[in-house]
Amino acid sequence: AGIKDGRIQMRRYITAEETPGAVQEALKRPSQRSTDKIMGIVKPIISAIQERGDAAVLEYTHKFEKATSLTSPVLKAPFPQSMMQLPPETIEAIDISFENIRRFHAAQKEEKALVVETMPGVVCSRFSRPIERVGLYVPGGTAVLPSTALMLGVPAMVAGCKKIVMATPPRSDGSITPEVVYVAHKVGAESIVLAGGAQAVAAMAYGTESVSKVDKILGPGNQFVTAAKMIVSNDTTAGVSIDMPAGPSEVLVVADATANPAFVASDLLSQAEHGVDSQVILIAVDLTAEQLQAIEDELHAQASALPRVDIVRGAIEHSVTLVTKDINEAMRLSNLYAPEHLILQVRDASSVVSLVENAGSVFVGPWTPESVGDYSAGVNHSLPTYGYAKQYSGVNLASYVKHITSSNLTAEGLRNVGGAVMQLAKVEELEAHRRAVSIRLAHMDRMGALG
Ligand code: HSO
Ligand code: ZN
Repeated sequence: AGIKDGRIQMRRYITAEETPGAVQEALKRPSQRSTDKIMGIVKPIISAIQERGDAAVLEYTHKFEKATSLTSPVLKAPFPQSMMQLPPETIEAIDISFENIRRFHAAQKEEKALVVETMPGVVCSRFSRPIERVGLYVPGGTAVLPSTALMLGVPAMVAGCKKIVMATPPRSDGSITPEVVYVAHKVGAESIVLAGGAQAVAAMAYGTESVSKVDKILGPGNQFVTAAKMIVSNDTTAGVSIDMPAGPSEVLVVADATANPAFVASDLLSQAEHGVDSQVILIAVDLTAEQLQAIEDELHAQASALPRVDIVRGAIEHSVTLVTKDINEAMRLSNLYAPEHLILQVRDASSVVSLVENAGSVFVGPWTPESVGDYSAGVNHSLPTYGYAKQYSGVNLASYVKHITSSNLTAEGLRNVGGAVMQLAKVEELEAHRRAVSIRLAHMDRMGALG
């Protein structure tokens, strides 16, 4: 497994030769570091930010990011041009991606209120309003991720959020990745918080002298960021919500004999290079030993040539190949795993989409590597991991709005529905509720008698 004679190879199971229990076990995600321990580290950080504000944010940034020259934790818009100097090809790549993401999320806008007359004179409607202030966490870590700034910032802009606060850990010289500054500028962010980890989350949740308090915090992060998001969203005094719980990134590729082994290997590796805790799964549909071998050879050869080969090795160590007898079994297992990313490299891939029950985002056919979705196609890359695709959606326009309902009845409407209301109020022994209707009906009767 993992490193066998230096060979980079996933564990392999043939499902027909295993018990269902063993197959399920093979699909288990590696367990996360104990939450108690993480919480024990994160809680004092959050308290320090609440008690000492900017001074505490700066201390943590000096300590964790080594950015000791930093004297303010916030950079307010307008951001200086000098901080977003980029080669023209990078500007163009960001601009193209920005526009595709903008278009896809703008199409998710509900322009008109939803209006339904449930009974004559009983009109129910639903409309949306943007969340006023959002905090977008853009992780630092082993790679700079301006694409995450796009994925979080563009929908906030499209939704019409009034205040967009971005947070990202600064580099040790105190500067910010210019790509992130450029994206923050493009989406109209009001400020960039130069901090990472739990301290950035706490600063946006509670606000400090210079960090604006927000109503919702979105964005991926390590276990400290995730723990901080959970703590602040459970604190009723903070009044802040979060997008979703986050775990290490994952991909599940379903491949049959029509798949190109080099394509399959490249997709597995693009997820594996994210981190040693990433998980990649290959479900091989009825492949011969030679076809499997071809994928494994490609995986080893391509992996060995990658700059991040050491990270890849770590990820591949807890990754598996499952060989199934047909596409139905493959999709049953995929739905059980509920992958963040699902790649379909199979015959008639478009028709297989109807079998998808649980997945964050699906990549269909040989010409759709996950990387297009990670950066530029227009779909969002902030997606549910760790099996949460069973109950959560990825970040989308709805993540930035609230839905408000309204009802509007005519006198006729109240006559039509009033009986049901009064009866249920009686059942619940809530007399004031019943009378709120009966008083109006009596009033109508008097008016009718007069008129
Ligand atoms: N695959 C990552 C997103 C990403 N990839 C950012 C490259 N940059 C998690 O969905
Ligand atoms: Zn990626």
